[in-house]
Amino acid sequence: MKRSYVADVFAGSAEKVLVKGWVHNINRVGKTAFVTLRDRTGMIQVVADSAMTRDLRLEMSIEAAGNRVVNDRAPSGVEIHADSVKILGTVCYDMLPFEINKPKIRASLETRLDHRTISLRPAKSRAVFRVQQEIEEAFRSYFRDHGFTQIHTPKIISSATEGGSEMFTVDFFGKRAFLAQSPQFYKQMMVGAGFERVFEIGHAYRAELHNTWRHLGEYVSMDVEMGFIESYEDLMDLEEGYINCLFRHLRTVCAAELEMFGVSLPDNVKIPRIPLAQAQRIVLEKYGRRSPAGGLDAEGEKLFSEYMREEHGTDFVFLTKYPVSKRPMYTMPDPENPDLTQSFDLIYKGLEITTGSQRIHDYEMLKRNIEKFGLDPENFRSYLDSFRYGMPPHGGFAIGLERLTMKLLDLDNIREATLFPRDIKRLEP
Ligand code: AMO
Repeated sequence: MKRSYVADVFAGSAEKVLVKGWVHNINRVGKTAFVTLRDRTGMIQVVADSAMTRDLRLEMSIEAAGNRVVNDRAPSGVEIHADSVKILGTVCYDMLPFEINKPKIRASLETRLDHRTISLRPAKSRAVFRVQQEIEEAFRSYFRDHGFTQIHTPKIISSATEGGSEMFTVDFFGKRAFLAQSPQFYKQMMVGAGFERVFEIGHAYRAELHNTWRHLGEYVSMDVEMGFIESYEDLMDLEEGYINCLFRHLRTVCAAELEMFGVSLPDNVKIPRIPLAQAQRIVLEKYGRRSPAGGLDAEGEKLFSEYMREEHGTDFVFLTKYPVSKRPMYTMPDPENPDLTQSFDLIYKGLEITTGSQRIHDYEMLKRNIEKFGLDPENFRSYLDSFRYGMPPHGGFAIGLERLTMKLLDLDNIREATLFPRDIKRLEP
């Protein structure tokens, strides 16, 4: 008999069915066993003779064949009365690391991450990654529809892109190399190569020394770069368009997942654009919190988001015009105030999920700026050389995939939105 998925058994009307999955729960009452079978589409009750299920243990993989029976008293109105139950994958444990057949797993995040294949078995843990997949899907389709080409750029590189010391070094055939902090240089180079508009979804690496709820050592960066822009406002328009496209897409394809997390996504999101200095002023005047020079700290981002929610009814805000001192050397200064840049961050529910800017596209200006930052242009030779041949005005941004997933589903920790997180304490599993 051909396998049916649990969702098909609920939806269909076949009399005889065969299902495969894991033993989620076993309840023995006299001579009858009520086995909850879980597959990737759902859970169904299998009613079987106790003798037939004698060797079953939680989380074994099994197959059960029998009659599909409509029964009001069954947990989902339909159950299977089994003729046979066969063990497909046995288990080898004294005790499960934690119970996963309760509404909430009672184990710390660390324990759940240590036993990742088990902690992902409940549907809700896996739903996070179904939503994540659709965030990527919407990203890909939105940018392709806007004339962007998908690219893949090297992750083993020879120089820092974002500045700072957050680089992992790699021994590359005896030479010192780094894991890319961002595809920054390559995406800009591909604008100049004639693609004009490119995007990439790929890993980025940050040697983050602090262990926080929002930092990973390895994360997925959704990058965009666009040539022939008029101003960095074009980039914010583009990202706002993506957010609306994403929310529409998720409402259509992830309704069940959104419901699991109690999330409803608004229509027609308009994202206010507010200069950083003004946001700092508001955080000081309204909440008495002084911000560090050139930014908001994590608490400031949270407070300012609260203000935006109360005053403007939105979860999003673009903060603009960061000072030169806080942005990488490739960022275009503000023509009205050379201490500021044509840059922005997107804050969503109190967390920065995006950084973007117009870039310097003039060879001489870029070279001077690299020097101004105390760096040696020789170390950026191939990047810099690509600006010799008519690089157009351009800019772009990057969205942290795990951060967006976390905020969208109101998760507490970025690791919940990462299958196998890497951080200062974790290289396993
Ligand atoms: P930035 O360094 O701000 O900018 O990174 C862009 C976005 O990537 C995410 N992110 C992270 N997510 C998890 N863990 C981390 N350690 C981490 N670091 C960054 C955040 C952040 O907003 N090249 C520029 C982008 C550009 O201008 O195009 C850049 O990398 O969501």
